[in-house]
Amino acid sequence: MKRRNFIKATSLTGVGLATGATLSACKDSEKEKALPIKTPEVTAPLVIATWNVKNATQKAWEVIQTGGSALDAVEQGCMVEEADETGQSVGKGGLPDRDGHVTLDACIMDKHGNCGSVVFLEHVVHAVSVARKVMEDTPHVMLAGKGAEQFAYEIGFPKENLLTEASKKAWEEWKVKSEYKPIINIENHDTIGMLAIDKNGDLSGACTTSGLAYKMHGRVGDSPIIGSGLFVDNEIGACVATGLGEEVVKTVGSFLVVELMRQGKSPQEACEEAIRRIVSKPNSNFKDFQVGYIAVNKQGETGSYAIHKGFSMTKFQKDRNENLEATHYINE
Ligand code: SD4
Repeated sequence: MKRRNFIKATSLTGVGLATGATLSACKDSEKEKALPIKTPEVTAPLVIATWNVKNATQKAWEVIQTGGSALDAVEQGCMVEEADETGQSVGKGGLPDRDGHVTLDACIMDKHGNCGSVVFLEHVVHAVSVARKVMEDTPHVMLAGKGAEQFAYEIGFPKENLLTEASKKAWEEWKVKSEYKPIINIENHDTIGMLAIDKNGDLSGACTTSGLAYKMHGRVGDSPIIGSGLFVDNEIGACVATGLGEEVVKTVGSFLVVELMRQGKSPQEACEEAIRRIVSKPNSNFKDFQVGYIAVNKQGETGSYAIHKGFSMTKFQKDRNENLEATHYINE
């Protein structure tokens, strides 16, 4: 059975059971109050992405305008950045780990809550597309390293050298001191996380990165971890993260933002609260690292927030493709 069908079968059973249980526990008067669920008005379509990536949001917007789904849009939007060799934090041209290997992390999540991810993947440019194939064509959620690479070749992805001359040179310069310091904002372009609502009002999201520059060989960040780097709930909204992945993972950041929206917070308030969780930890050295979130709710309201200045969100809505500076916790 394909994974999608497998999920469909199990989740429908789950919904049936849960609904039955809830209704049978309700008195008649409560049932009237609980139903029907009001469908909110949606300001769709729209696309948002981390950092200044107008070419990527442009592509995603075109996909939606020509009838594509939010899932197609986020995949194809992310692919633009993966293929761009000048971006040193995603796909081809990404900065390598401390041993000189470019290793990619990516994930994708659809309107049904299905998801796929690849971690520690080498030699394949379009990690986000491999993640989509993991979601659609395997019974798994995540494939790692050599296994992910082998899967990619088997289904036709080409093998490529991802280390460009520019990134190799930067690594060689880094090796002189070999100091590990997370870079706060890489030229306003970093991990790309993208969220979209299509013409049907359905949500999807994706995230793709070469991870932190000069990381230890084998290190995996937040970006491919569902709930940390990305979370989508088609009933509520979606969130995607960028910055120091270790800090995002420790607070399960994207899931937290979506849950805060479920409790009634706006996307902006939810992003702010998730950043507060990080900076208010005892002994947090947040002055030395960046984390940023962007979020959208089902109604198409958006939010973005970061620890430091310099983070931004690109937003394509109503034929306008704009880069908007995010507000931030530290006000220098
Ligand atoms: C990681 N979150 O690997 C990624 C890197 C990133 O802005 O987003 N940098 O931890």
